[in-house]
Amino acid sequence: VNYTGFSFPVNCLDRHVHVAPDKVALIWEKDEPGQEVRVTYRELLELTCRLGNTLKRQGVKQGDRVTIYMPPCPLAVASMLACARIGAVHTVVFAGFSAESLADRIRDAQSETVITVNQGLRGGKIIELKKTVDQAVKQCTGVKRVLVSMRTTSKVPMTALDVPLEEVRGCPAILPLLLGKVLALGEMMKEDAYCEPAVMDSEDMLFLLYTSGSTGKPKGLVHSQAGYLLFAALTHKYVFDYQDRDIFGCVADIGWITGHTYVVYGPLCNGGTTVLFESTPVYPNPVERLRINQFYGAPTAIRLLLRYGNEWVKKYDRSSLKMLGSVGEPINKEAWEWYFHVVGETRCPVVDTWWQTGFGSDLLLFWPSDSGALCISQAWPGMARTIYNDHKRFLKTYLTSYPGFFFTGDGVYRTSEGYYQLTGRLDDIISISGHRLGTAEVENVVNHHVAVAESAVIGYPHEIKGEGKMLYFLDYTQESLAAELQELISKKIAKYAAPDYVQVTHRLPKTRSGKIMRRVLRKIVEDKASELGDLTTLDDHEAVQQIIEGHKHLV
Ligand code: 6R9
Repeated sequence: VNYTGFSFPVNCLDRHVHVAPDKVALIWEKDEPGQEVRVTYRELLELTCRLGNTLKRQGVKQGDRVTIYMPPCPLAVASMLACARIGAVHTVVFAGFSAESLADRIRDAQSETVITVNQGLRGGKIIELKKTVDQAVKQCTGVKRVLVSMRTTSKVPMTALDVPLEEVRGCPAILPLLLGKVLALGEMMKEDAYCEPAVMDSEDMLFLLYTSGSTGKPKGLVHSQAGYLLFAALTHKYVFDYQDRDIFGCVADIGWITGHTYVVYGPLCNGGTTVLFESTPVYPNPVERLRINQFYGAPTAIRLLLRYGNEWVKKYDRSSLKMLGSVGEPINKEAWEWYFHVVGETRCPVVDTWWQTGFGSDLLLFWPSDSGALCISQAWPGMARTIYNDHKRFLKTYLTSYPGFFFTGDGVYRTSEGYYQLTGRLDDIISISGHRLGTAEVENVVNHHVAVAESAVIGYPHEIKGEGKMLYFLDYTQESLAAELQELISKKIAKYAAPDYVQVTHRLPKTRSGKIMRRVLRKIVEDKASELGDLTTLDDHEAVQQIIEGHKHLV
C-alpha cells in the first residue's frame, strides 16, 4: 500500500491494522476502578470510519471545525481521528469547562458541529455534560448539530439538533461503552465500516486548541497536518524511548495539548499502546495492573502524592516502569527527588519536558549563568502556524518582542555547559529593591518544608522596595508557619527574598492542567479582586473566594 499523500489517520490506524490488527491501541482506565477497556487497532479504525461517515452524512465538510466536548474515552479519540480522516478540523474543549467557556470557543472556531456524551463520570460523580452543551449551544446560533454518545445509562433530554450516536431503534438501549467493548451501534452502525481518508496538504489545518493567555480571550492555536504529526511521533519515540511493546501512560486530559500529543497522536502514530485515564487515578495501582512502562504527568500531582508518604506507593509493583516524565510547571527539587528515588527506584530517568500548546511537542528536555528570556532561533515542524482568525496576535505574542526569535514568555537559567533550568513565566519574576527574583526559586525552598505541599509567591506594589512579596502556601498540618518559612527563605536565598506576608490556604487557584494561576493571586494582593480577568481555565472558584476572604484579614 502506498500511503503517501494520505491524511494521517492512515498513519495512526490503517498502517498498523495492516501489520497487527489485534494489537491493543487504547487501554481506557475508566472512572470505575479496575474496569479497563481495551480497544485494538482494528476496532479503533472501524469506530473512526463509522464516525467519519456519520459526520459526512450529517453534512460536515473538509475544513469545517468540529468541537469535541468529551472526557477521555475511546469515542473521544475516534472523534479526533474521524475529523482528521475526513479533513475536518477538531477543537477539543476540556470537559470541565463551563457553558460560557465552551460557547466562547465554539463561536471563535465557528463550529457548526459538537460531539459530546450524555454524562461524564469523575471520581464516581456524575457530570452533566450534555446539559452544559445545551446551555452553550443556546448562545451559539451557528451550531447545526450535536452528536451525543452515551457514557452512562441515564437518558438526557434531547433537542432537535441532537443526533444520538448509539440509539438502536426498537431495541432496549444498548450501551456499547459500558459493555466493556467498543461496538459501533445506532447512527454509527448504519454507516459503512470503511471511510476513505481525505487527501490533505501538509500545511492544511489539523486542529485548533485553545490556550488562555494571562489577559484577553483564549487563543485558538492552529496546528498543521504533517509537521505536527511528525514532531509528535518523533518526540514520543525518542524522548520517552518508546519501544514496540511498551505501554505508555500519560495522565493528561485530551483537552490539553499534552493529551493530544502524548495520549493520542504520538503513541498511535508509532503503533503503540496508550492509556486513557478518565478519572484522577490512584497512579501506582494502574501502573502495577496495566504494567505501564512510561509514566508522564504534571508536578502538581507529584507534589500532592508525595504528601501521602512512601508506603502506599511502595506496596505496588513498579518494576514495569522504565521512564518518568514531567510536564506543565517547573518541577521543584523535592518533587523531583521523590519521583526519582521513590517512584522510579533510581532506576528510571526523570525527563522534564518543557513546551507549550503552540509547540506541538516537547522542545527542551533538561536537567542540569544567567537567567534570561527563553527564545528560540529556529522554526520546528510541530510549531503552531497562527492563532485562529488573529494572525496579528500570533505575531505580537510570539514573534515581535525579540525580532528574529520566537519568544516563549518563560525565564531560564543556562549554565556554561549549556544546561537549562526553567524559572517560571517571566511575568512571575519579582523585582525587589533592584534584585530580580524568580518565584520558582523561593517556592523551591518553601516546598521543601514538611508541612507545605505547594506554594505560590506573588509580587505586589511596595512603596519602598518597588515590589513586595506575598507567600501563599498549602499547609496540611494547619499550624501557622509564617515565621519559620520567612527564616528558612532568608537562610537559603537571602534576607531580601523573605516574604512580607504569609497566607495559609487550603487550595491554590489552578488551571485544569495543574498550573498555579499566579496572576489571579497577584490581582488579589493588589486589591483588584474585582478584575481577575479570564477565569475560564480556573478549576476551583471557591478556592479563590476563600483566598480573597482570608486576605482581607491579613493585610
Ligand atoms: C505543555 C504545556 C505552557 C507553559 C510554558 C511554561 C510552563 C510547561 C514546563 C513548564 C517548566 C516544564 N511549562 N512545561 N515550565 N518546566 N517542564 O504545558 O503547554 O498549557 O501551553 O503551557 O507551561 O511556563 O510556557 P501549555
